[in-house]
Amino acid sequence: MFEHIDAYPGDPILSLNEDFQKDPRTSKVNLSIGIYFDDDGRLPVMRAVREAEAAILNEPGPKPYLPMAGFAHYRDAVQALVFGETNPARAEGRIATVQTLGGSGALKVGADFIRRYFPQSQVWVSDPTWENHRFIFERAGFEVNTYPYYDKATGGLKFDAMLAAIDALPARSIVLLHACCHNPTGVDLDRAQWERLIGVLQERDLLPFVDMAYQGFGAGLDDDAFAVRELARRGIPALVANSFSKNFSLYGERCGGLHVICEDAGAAHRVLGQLTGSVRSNYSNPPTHGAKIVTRVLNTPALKESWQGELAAMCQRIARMRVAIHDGLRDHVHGEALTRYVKQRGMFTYTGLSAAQVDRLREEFGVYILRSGRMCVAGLNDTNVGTVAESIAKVLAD
Ligand code: KET
Repeated sequence: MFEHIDAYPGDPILSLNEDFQKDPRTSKVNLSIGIYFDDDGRLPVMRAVREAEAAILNEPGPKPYLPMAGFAHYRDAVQALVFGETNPARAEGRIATVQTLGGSGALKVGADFIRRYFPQSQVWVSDPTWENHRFIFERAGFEVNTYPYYDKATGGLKFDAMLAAIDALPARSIVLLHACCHNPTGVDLDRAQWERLIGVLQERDLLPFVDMAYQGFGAGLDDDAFAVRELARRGIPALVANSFSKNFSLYGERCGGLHVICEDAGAAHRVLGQLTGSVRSNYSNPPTHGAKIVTRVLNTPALKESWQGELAAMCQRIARMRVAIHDGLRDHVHGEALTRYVKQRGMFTYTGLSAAQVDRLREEFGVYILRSGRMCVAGLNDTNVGTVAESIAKVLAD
């Protein structure tokens, strides 16, 4: 029966992370997966999360199914965080929001929804992008293409080429964008560039799908959401996937949201219904625990303040590690290949190392980064950064 099933080649991120777990070397360093580790190399449990969880466990109760769209309080609190409390699109009831299984679940529910209602459309993702974007949209039945994004020569953005490519797309094409902290390059659009891009999206009648997995890791919770808030404010139809895996350090609880910005409240009502149908036919309804934690933190001013403070401290630690790896490589890497460590934003730096160099780093030195050359700088700490820099220097020397 299953003779024709070919072997799964593995996932470039998750399978490498599993290989890391199996590696017996005690000196190994995990800079592969996009996870924030603290200075002791541990996955943090944020104070606000711990307090909210303790309070929730003190109120034991029955465990019914959640509604298909998720907890109403969660949906509202998440929508406010993503779009800003006072965004007119919220007051006008133009945003349809469902609770999802992390950002990945939001992308999948959204992909199924648009596949059904925009069957002629193709998807366009940045070159490069998070590998799973392609997998999710292809498995939902889309043809996936790329638009120019990262400039290898400068370590920056090919903005003009990006804009020209998007300007030439057929109406109703789906344009996948990263709200902030682009994965894997760490290179983002500035405000003026967003304004121009949003103008083109609107003029050409394109459908943006914005992935915001790192809100709070770039320029702050509000600034990172600039593009999605601007789309909503201007009434441009768009989908937004958000995740609490990273900014709440709640990876395994699978907390996220899918938001569809609509032209009016009537459309938002119908879209919400169809998103609910997509959830029902995928996994019926979302899990409870993580959503309760996020809701409690976002709706309790003292916990929210504590969460924001801790998130800001995590960003400062990443910035400090960017400087540390930059300084450690100063004698071995030059020009833009060095400054990119401090210029690029969020959890990742695109090192420019080749797949062969990455393999050597892993095999000889136990330093794990993705074969694309993506390094998760949030996995560096005061103890390992020196060894990582030395290992990279040795690999580059040959
Ligand atoms: N979008 C982006 C851009 C992203 O980097 C991730 C996770 C997700 C969505 C999914 O997050 P979720 O946990 O489903 O809420 N990225 C890291 C982990 C992974 O690949 O699953 C990573 O790039 O390492």
